[in-house]
Amino acid sequence: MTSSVRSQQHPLIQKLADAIESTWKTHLDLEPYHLPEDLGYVEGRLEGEKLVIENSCYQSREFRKMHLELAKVGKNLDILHCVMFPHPTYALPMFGTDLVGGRGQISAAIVDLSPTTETLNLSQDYRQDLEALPPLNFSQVRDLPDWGDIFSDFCLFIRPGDETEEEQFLQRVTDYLKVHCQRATASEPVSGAAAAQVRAGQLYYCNKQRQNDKTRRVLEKAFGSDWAERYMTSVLFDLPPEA
Ligand code: BLA
Repeated sequence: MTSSVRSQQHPLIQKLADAIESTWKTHLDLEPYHLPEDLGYVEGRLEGEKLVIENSCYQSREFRKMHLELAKVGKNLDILHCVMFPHPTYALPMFGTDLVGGRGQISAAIVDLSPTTETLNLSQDYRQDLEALPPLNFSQVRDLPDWGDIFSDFCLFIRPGDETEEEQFLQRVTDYLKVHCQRATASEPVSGAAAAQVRAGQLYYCNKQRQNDKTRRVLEKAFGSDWAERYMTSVLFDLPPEA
């Protein structure tokens, strides 16, 4: 995606968007994924400031949908949102990251590999890889909201204190993504009850994410509540069709 929105984003958002796409391209065989009717690029303005959204979306053998979204609200709010949805036939966690910032400061930087299994635990092989990453220290760790029980022990949610912390966050997201792509390409599909379990785990994850009022409010202000509901359920956090 050579984009107009990307070039106007906070530098950390630009770097993270580039890192995500290049990691995907290095490790996965990407095919395009078509979003519902022209939701690739959208502009809205109801109350106040203009909201511009630019999406890029792919799929692969392992992933039903890999979604990278960049959004800009007026001059002062920059957003990166990314979620990888495995096919339900791959018993893999959900990779998700969100960066929110403006006026030169990122206020929320979150990344996780969120489990979709019954026990809501990451598998031992993922845990091993993630535990092997060097320990990091961030000056401001943020509390997860009430709906955040979907996140794993490895969830990182911070407000980066300076550029060094921004770089460390960028590196950590790239490391999580690399672990995920490598584990995914090495994994074998499941079927039957195991696949139904993955789908149920994704449903749980999406239902919780749809409760994020901060995201919903931004969308509602620009597009209205019906549009926001449709966008949250069909683009940001949609579900695979029932097998
Ligand atoms: C927080 N998300 C936020 C905030 C805004 C948005 C404005 C508040 C920032 C802050 O507290 O500093 C807005 N995020 C958006 C919008 C989109 C978006 C408009 O992605 C898309 C168009 N959110 C995700 C994903 C995760 C996530 C994938 O989309 C995690 C993997 C997490 N965002 C997340 C969390 C918060 C947040 C946990 C903090 C919520 C809170 O503190 O209540």
